[in-house]
Amino acid sequence: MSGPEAPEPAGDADRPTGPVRRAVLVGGLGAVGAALTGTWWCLTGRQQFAADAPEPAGTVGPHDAVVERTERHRHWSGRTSAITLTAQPGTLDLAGRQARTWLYGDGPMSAAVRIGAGDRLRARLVNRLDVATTVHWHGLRIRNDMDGVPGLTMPAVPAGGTFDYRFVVPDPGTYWLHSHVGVQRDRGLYAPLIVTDPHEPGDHDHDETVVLDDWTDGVGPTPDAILTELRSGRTGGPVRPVMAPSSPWGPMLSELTYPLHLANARPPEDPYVIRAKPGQRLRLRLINASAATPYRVAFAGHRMTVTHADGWPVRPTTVDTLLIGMAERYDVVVTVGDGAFGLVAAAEGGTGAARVVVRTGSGATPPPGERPAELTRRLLRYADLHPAAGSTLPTRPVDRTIRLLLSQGTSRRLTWLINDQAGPHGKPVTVRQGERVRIDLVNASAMAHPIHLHGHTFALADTGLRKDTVVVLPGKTTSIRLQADNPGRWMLHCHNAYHMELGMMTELDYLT
Ligand SMILES: [Cu+2]
Repeated sequence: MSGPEAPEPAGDADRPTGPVRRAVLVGGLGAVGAALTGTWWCLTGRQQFAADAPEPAGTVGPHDAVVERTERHRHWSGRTSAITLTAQPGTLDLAGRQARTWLYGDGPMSAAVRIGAGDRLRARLVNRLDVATTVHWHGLRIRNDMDGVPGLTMPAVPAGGTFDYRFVVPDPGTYWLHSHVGVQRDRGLYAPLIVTDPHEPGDHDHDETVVLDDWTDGVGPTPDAILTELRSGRTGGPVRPVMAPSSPWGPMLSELTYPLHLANARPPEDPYVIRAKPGQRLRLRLINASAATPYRVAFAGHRMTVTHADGWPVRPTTVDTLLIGMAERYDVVVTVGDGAFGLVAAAEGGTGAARVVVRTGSGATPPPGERPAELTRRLLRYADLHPAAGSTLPTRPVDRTIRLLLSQGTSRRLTWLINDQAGPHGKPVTVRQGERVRIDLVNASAMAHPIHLHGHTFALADTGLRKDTVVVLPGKTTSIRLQADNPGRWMLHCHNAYHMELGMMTELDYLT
């Protein structure tokens, strides 16, 4: 939870403090050693960090002065929220099954962050795991050195270490935070991040967050074991492809079949219950925190009016059901009837589902296996959504076009590629500060890929819809436009956790 206002240290109000700053100083002195070994270590008190080699020549690094200058131009409200996120081993009670896993604090919902737009977040990450970790603030257009990508914007925080994030949160909306190390976020290392807008009319009675997640840790193999299996090219266990030729995402939905699907860290047999009164308006902030599962979401007996996509307001659009890809968010508003209703998120193409229950009156709780008829009615498409006034990217001629080919590798070991290269060692794409950039995402594979760019929002070329994560369907090309206004080195990757680890990542670097 966000804490009370914390005083700013005098004379140091806009500068990052803590290990990174010291690490940079030591890094400067250690450049010769880094050139020899590619990796260097430094000790700052109890904290030890591994950091990658110096920045490639000619690009803006996370610690360049322009990153600090850009932060100074962000509007700060004068308020600061201080929080602590403790990454640690823990247990989730899944309807009586005790799942040992890794969590922030006591789990995704207790670690949820709520902060005002324009406020500064001071977040201390305490690493009580026995492996290194980081926090990434998904969708936030923040300063590059606080983005939480190990080896790119910061050294991973080692076991026993801490790191102090500090940045201004620019835009209101529904976001989330998660580890950006390996497949750690397919354990429990994620939480909602809600940025409130004091100027929003707030035409609803309840504001609820629903976080969806595919779950295996502690009840099936660990995510790292799954990654090893996938890499080997063997099938069996969780590596069981989900085929669904009739889905927009088809023919191949996923390489993985998960034993469980959770909503707000609860299984369908023991659902999270939202209590309201008949006729009240609920704002539901849907977040897909899963590693590899698109969900088809419907609210039994109701239609849903979509008001925001990836945190950005859209012209209200009413549908029966929507498909939410990995890392995407939709805010919907519903006027709720009298009774008990399931908000069901069915794993697309599969058999499992996550759900929460909305109760406004008496009546039996719907059964865990409920599949509302709305799931097969009118499905939201991107083309239905248009940015609300004030959320459009101003029209400008394109200065630079980048083409990114998404494909599956042809070697015996499974790889996923961008422009025929497996990240993180591929050639970055580059832009210049101030440019209008068009990126053509060309999907030459048989699977859909939710592509996420850090540090920016983009506009879909055909509708102008603002997003930070866009699903590129099999065999299709999606064009996006963005304004290069946040200098640094930024990840651009598939948000299927396993596709990313198997190579589907590159970086977008600002040239100096
Ligand atoms: Cu992918």
